[in-house]
Amino acid sequence: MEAAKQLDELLSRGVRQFVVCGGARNAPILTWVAQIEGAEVYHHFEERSAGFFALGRTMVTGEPCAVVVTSGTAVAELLPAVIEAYYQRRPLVVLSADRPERFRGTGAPQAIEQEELFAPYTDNKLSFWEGLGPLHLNLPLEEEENLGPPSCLEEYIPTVSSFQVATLAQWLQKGIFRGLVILVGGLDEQDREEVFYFCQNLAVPVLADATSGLREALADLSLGDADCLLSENPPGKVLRIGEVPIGRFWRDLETLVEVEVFSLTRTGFSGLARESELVIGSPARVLKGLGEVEPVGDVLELLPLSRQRTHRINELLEAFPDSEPGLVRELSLFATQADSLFLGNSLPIREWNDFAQREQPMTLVRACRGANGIDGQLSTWLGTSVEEGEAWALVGDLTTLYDLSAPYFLKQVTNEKRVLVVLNNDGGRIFERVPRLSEMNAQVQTWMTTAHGRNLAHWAEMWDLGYLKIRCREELDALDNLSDRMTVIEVIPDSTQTADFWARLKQK
Ligand SMILES: Cc1ncc(C[n+]2csc(CCOP(=O)(O)OP(=O)(O)O)c2C)c(N)n1
Repeated sequence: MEAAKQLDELLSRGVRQFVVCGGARNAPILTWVAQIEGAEVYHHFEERSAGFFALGRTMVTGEPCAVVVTSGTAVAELLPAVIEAYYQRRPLVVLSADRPERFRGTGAPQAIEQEELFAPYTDNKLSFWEGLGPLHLNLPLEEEENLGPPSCLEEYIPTVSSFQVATLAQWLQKGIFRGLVILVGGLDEQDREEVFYFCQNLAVPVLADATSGLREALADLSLGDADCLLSENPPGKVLRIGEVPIGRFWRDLETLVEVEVFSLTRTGFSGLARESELVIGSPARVLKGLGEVEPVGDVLELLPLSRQRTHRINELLEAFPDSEPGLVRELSLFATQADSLFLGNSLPIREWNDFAQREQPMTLVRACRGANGIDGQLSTWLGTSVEEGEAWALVGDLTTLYDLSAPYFLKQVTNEKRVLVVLNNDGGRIFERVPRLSEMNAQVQTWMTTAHGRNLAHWAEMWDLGYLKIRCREELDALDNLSDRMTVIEVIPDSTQTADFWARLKQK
């Protein structure tokens, strides 16, 4: 199909958000985008960042967002964002300009094998695309091609997919031995209320990730950070709702094969390499369809044990206030003033889950848990928070170093009050939590943690961002007076206190 026709069809599929990147080959597409009435257009020079920002737009709007790139390696830069979109099932669209077919395989300038470059992660033809994952349209264009003005064809109405609630209803009502536990992973905003009432009505213990938006609201049923308690006292059944849960217990389920697992997920990924059941659909829609359910069986008596553990954690956070967990707890008190929070992969999302305050609800908490990458996190965050007033992110230092050009987007977001908290523990300290690391030789440990000894002051200055360095709890008071522009809060935890905190938590 000719390029102009494909682009018009894309409009009929509701594509109105674009992130465009510079280049000559894609100039006809840029000219075409500029003529679309009511289009929301962002721009960046770096395609990797553009791809993640576009992913962020799809995450919050539920609508497709197209990235427009020129030919050559520019297209390849989008692979990480496409993969993340695939595992999150987001409608990220890649519009790549290509040199005409006769150039394929010739080695001519900026001519690479672009056709189906992202297979198996994308649909490559509009007719196959249901808007539930990424799409790649590769458009061969002649040097002076004119795509003409956009014309919107008849609106495409997608078929609403059906789902099966009966299997879930039966599973819930089958006898429960050693209790049922609900694990709530990341949820889209529109699913949260229904999931909340479902958990309240069932009144069984719940482990809710921060990205569910229900971590604090379900505090009464919550097992706190009881991942280890669950692994030691496994329930008979686990119902997972939403994204794949973050904590250790989910991974342990891989070998706890006697625990029956049922996943209710929008993405359709079971998240386990063992046998489990699955229903695919928006959690809110499925739970509405389910109606009232009364599970039979015992209720697992884990809540008192988890309360004791929470008490112990609180004591340790007080004893080691400048440790990484101690500073995360304190930061979580300040972060309640934000409209939204983005959590970077690695330790930030885990430490927030386990140690952030539970009194004040934080409902808009997001993360990229599709492929768990540490790349593109700042760009995704800025893409998700375009319309928000005060948006916070908490990420690691290596995660930040991956995405240094993200602030280019700042001038394009409605409100610039952004607070980027970087936990700078000098490298990938999550690997210190891997039990095997201490037994490895020093050279391998260095390769894994990649300490760099850098700070972000000059990077902040380069992008004209506010900058604060925080080394202890008292210094966090400065967060009460943040300006309206973006501020980088570089938090440098006390490594001795951090090590002592973890060592003491391990002791029974
Ligand atoms: C793109 C990508 N590369 C590598 C990894 C493997 N990885 C997981 S966590 C991590 C270290 C992260 O370091 P940092 O952002 O400083 O956070 P910390 O571990 O200190 O919390 C790495 C390299 C990954 N998840 N994604």
